[in-house]
Amino acid sequence: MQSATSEVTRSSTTPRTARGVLARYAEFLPLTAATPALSLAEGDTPLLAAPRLAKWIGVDDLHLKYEGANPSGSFKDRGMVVAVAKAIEAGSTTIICASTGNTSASAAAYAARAGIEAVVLLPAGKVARGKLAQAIMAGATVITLDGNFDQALSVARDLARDYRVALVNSVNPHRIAGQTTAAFEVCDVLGDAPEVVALPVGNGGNVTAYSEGFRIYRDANRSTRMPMFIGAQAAGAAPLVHGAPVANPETVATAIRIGNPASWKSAVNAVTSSGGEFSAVTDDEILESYHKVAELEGVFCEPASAAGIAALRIAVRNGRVAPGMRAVCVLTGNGLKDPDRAVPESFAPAILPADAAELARQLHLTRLS
Ligand code: AN7
Repeated sequence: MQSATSEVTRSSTTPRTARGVLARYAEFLPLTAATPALSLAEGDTPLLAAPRLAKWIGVDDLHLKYEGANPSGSFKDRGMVVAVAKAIEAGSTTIICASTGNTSASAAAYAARAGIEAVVLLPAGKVARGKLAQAIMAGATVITLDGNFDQALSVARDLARDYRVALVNSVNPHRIAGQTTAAFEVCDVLGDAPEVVALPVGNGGNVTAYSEGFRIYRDANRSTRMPMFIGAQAAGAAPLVHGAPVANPETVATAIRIGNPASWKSAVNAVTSSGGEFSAVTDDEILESYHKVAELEGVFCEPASAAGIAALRIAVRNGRVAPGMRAVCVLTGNGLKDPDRAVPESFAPAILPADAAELARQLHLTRLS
């Protein structure tokens, strides 16, 4: 009897054991009976209350959506699982993407999982080492191009148009559909949409997906409001702030080193219709936030992810965001992807003798009485 009662009162129709976004959010995704049940158990990432970082930013109520906890370490997995499953459903045996790193890591992982081929086109010299390691380990064909991300995407689109290879960049609508699930999860945990969402913007696919996701949930009466979006761009790669493409984007946040966003229109629609803003943050501001979130909350994200934190802090200072608004920062990628950024080149610790008394002295430890 007891078990029957708990069955009935369980709020979700999703089986408790179901893992991955295809299983958990099937009703909101473009799946058919022929879509393979692909999964690396992506999604269901932590939404962490962050009171110490909140104080530094100047808001009362802040949560971090830690997308670095996804299987390949970034939010891309949510969309990639759908894009790869749909590509297989359509008969593809090879996928291709251009990438600043995370899309390639995710595409490589899901292609390996599904037993198909992945080709990844990377801008020379600007991809974080961890991301490169992921693509190599998963057996993707890794091609380095003499050009930046925007040029690589242009080539990938040409190839997918003229040859038998499926494009899995976020211009593929299945990517966006999968990424809407992050907004669903935020609402499921908070009980409603937050009032403001801050996140880094490169191609604009993710802000587009969050906007669609919050709208889908509101229209399904699972939430009551749309959040305001604060879209963070690096100052040296801020086409959506300036309103014009940037020919030679540069930033320490290599993930968002993008000068001509593929989802330009939908990103602008998402942000402007929300009453929010695109904001340019300097590399110094990005790195300051990158350190603060690690030191104040123990959350290690990659530099691009920290841009959203920096932009939210600016938006509070300039009055766009009121301190009482419930805020979520999306931390799009894991800090382990870019260890070279975290460890200073000058890091050369003194090597101490393995001697307890000597360490106690150096550490100024108080002896137990
Ligand atoms: C950590 O991997 O474009 O605005 O090729 O890796 O949806 O492009 C990555 C983008 C934010 C920006 N944070 O998202 C790629 C790529 C991280 C990212 C973004 C990216 P979009």
